[in-house]
Amino acid sequence: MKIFDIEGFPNPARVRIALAEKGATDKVEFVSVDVMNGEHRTNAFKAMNPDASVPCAELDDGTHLSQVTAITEYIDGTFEGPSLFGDTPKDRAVTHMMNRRAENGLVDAVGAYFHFATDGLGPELETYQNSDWGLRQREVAIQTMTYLDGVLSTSDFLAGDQFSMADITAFAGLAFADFAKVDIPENLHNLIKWRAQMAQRPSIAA
Ligand SMILES: N[C@@H](CCC(=O)N[C@@H](CS)C(=O)NCC(=O)O)C(=O)O
Repeated sequence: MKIFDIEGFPNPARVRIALAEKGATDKVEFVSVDVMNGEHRTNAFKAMNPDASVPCAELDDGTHLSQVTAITEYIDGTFEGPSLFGDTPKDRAVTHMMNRRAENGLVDAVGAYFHFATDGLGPELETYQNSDWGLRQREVAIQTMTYLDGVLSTSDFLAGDQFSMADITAFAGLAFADFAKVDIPENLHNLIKWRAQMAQRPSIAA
């Protein structure tokens, strides 16, 4: 299996953390994509991933997968180790729900702010600006942080009593928020404590 990605970006990081949790990092081949020079927008790349984004996975049978949730579902089912989405139908449903909340409300919301309301990746790549929408999504990100803080007031993890893909997504979202200078409100003590605990996991620390 190949993973086309770039180090240090939030969505690729979600896949890399998932692989590390499964002890499978050395079972895949990473292929670096030159995002800063627009390689992900070339026709050759879009033939693999019409979304023109990283990460993208290439399975051994030639199938291409994009979207982190789809790629990590595949990783979760393919490699040994504790499940990242849960073992029962209910656990899997709850994990998907929380993962989607963290993705939509944090990773994607910070992304909209970063790309549409700031200089983002620079003028060559940020060909569309919409600061009203971007600033609204910044508010959504803060609201989501507040929501997640509430969830963590009664639980150590975001989806039930086990570490899951929802935690990975929210952690990557907060890292992206740092980069985009969207600070966690100081009163969100549960979220701040959870983040410090997550940062100590070997998969994330690495
Ligand atoms: N929803 C997509 C998001 C992927 C995404 O936006 N990736 C970013 C890197 S973190 C990207 O490729 N950005 C390129 C660009 O903005 O042109 C997923 O889950 O894979």
